[in-house]
Amino acid sequence: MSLLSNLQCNSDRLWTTLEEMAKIGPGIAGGNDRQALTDADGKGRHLLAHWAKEAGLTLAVDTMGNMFLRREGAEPDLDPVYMGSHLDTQPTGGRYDGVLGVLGALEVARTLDDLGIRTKRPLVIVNWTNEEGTRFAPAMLASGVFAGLHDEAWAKSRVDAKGKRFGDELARIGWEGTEPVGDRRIHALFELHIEQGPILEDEGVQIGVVTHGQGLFWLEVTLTGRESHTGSTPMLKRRNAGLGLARVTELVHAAAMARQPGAVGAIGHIEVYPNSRNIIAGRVTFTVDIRSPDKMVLYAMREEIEAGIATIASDLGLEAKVEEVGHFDPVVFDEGCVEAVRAAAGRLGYSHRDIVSGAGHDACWINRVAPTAMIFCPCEGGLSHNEAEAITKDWAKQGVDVLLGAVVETAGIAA
Ligand code: HGY
Ligand code: MN
Ligand code: MN
Repeated sequence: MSLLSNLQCNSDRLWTTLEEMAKIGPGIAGGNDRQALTDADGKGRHLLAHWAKEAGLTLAVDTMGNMFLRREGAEPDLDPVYMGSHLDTQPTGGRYDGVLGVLGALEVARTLDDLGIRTKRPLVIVNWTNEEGTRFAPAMLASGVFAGLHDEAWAKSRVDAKGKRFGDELARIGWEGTEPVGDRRIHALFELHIEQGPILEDEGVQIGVVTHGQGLFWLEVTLTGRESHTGSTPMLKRRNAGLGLARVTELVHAAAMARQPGAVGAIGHIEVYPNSRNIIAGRVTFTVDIRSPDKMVLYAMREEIEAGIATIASDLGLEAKVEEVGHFDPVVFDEGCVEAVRAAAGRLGYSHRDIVSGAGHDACWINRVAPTAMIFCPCEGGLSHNEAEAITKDWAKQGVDVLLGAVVETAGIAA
C-alpha cells in the first residue's frame, strides 16, 4: 500500500501531549512520581479520558482499572488491533517509560483522523494498571490478570508498604470499572516503549524491533536476626541481619556476573528494621531482581541464590524466608507482528535492528493471549527508572511513525 509508506505523525502535537501528561505527578528532579492508584494516577487517567473524548474514542474500563479507548473501524465486528502501555510511573520515574506507548497510540488515532483514514479493524488504545509493580508487586499486575496469569481477587489483595490494598485504592481513585477483565478478543497488540538501555543510542539506530523479552524472578527475602546494641554486643554474639543483606547482595551480583553476557541481578528494594543508628538490624526485607533471556540460566541463578541465602543465614544465625513475588519466563514475540514492525521501519527508511527487551512490559503477558510485538525507541544514555530519563522529539516521532505503520498495516485500510 503506497499510502502506508508515508504515514507520519504530528510530532509537535505528540510532544505537547507528553509534556501535558508530565505535569501530573511531578517528581522532584524533572521526572514523574505518578505511582499506580495514587491521586496523581487518577488525574492522569482523567486527562487521557478527556483526550479520548476529544478524539471521538469510546472509553471502557475493566474491573482492574485497565482503560480501553476504541476507535471504530469500517468493519466493527472484526477483532480490534490494540496499541498501548502504561501511565503509572516509578517513584523517581521518567516522563516517557510507558507514557510514550499510551500517548503515542493516541497520536496514531489523531493522525488517522487528520488524514481521514478509517481502518478496517477497530483500533483500541490501552492503559494497563500498575505495570511498574513498585507500589503493588508484582509488575504488570493488571495485564497479568487480563492474560489469566493472576487471579483477580489475589491481585486486589496486594498491599503497598503502608498496608493499603490494591482493590481499595482502585475504588478510592474512582477507576474500578465494570467490564470483566480479559473479556476481550485481540487481533494483535503493539506496544511502543523506550528501550531503557543504551544499545540503540550507542549504535545510532532509530528503532528497536523487539523479538524477545527476558525472563524475570522477583524474590522477596526476609532475614531475621536479633536487634541488639551496636556498641556493647560482642562481634561473635551478634545475629546481624544487615550483614546477611550485604552478603546476599554480593551473592546476587556474583551469580549474574558469572553468567555474562545476558544475565542481570540486583537488589533495589530494602527495608531495614528497626533502622536505628545504634541498633544491629534485627530484620531486613528486600527483593532480589534477577533476569535472563535464557530460561535455563534464569532458573539456575535462582537455585544458586536460594541455596546461597540458606548458607548465609546458617552462618550468621539468621532465619531466612524467601517468597516469589514476581515471575515470567523469557518471551518470544509473534513473528507476524514483529515483521509488521520491521516492515514499517523499513518503509519509513528508519534504521532498525532486532533487540531483546531487558525490562518487563505488559506486552510480555498479552503475548500469551494474542499476537504481540514491541517497538523501541532510544533513550538518552540508556537511562530509565530515573527522573533524568530523556528522549529526543525525533526518537519519539520515529517510534510513533513505526507504531502507526505497523498498526495500520495490521488493521487494514477501508476502501
Ligand atoms: O521491572 C520492569 O522490568 C518493568 O519496568 N516494570
Ligand atoms: Mn514501562
Ligand atoms: Mn518501568
